[in-house]
Amino acid sequence: MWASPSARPQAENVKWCSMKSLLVPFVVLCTLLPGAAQDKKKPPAKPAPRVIFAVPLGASPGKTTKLTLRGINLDDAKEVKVIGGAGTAKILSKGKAGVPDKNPEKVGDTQVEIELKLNDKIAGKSVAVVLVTGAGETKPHAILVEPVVPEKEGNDGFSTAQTITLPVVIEGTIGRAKDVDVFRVTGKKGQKLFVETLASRHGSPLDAMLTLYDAKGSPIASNDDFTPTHRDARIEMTLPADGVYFLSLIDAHDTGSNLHVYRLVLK
Ligand SMILES: [Ca+2]
Ligand SMILES: [Ca+2]
Repeated sequence: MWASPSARPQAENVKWCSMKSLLVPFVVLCTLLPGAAQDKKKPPAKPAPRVIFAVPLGASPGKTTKLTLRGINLDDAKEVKVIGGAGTAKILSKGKAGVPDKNPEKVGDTQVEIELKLNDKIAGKSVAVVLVTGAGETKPHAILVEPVVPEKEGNDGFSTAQTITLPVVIEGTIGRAKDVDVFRVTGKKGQKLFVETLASRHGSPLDAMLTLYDAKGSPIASNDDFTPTHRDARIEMTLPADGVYFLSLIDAHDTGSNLHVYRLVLK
């Protein structure tokens, strides 16, 4: 409460003066740092363009292959470069892309369809492509180039397993939730079998899991992730008997889509 009516204006004056002493440095600070207030109104900067994976994961030497490059901020791609003169490529289409599991960091939310023409002979097991976009270039992305045998769909059980002869690289897809791809191989007692998926380490959303069964359908080996650095699976074993074996490939979480691409190496 004020001591007298005349004291009140005086006290308010003192209060205003002290507020002014605070306001002046604040205004000066805002003038010195104009960006600080304005930055809040700017839209967030677009993330750097990035290729996450290619569908399918690879292409064939000496052939022209259509590939879809999925990733982040790729929808204004202007050019595709093939590193090292391994071939030529052109952009067929580009745009936003559906995100099946609502996780763009995993499967991308933009895509570029390219036509890749590779030379007959390629040194190494992959070639690198770079997308040039309005926001800069992507890092080089590896496209696998080993010759492959395509997966034959309908191979979702022992009775409909796809018969294969070693050595071989299969190119396939876990095309829907709970899909199972089964391959039938014939082996000899004492034979060393090597089986490995190429998927997660090349950006595919597939978390591959392999199981090897004997001729009676009993599981004899299984693997989900053979290293902590990615989710690909590998089985190495010495076969216990002459005869037929079945190899199944599933997604460890029972997910699947046309983006769950893989290559399966058997030797
Ligand atoms: Ca399949
Ligand atoms: Ca796995």
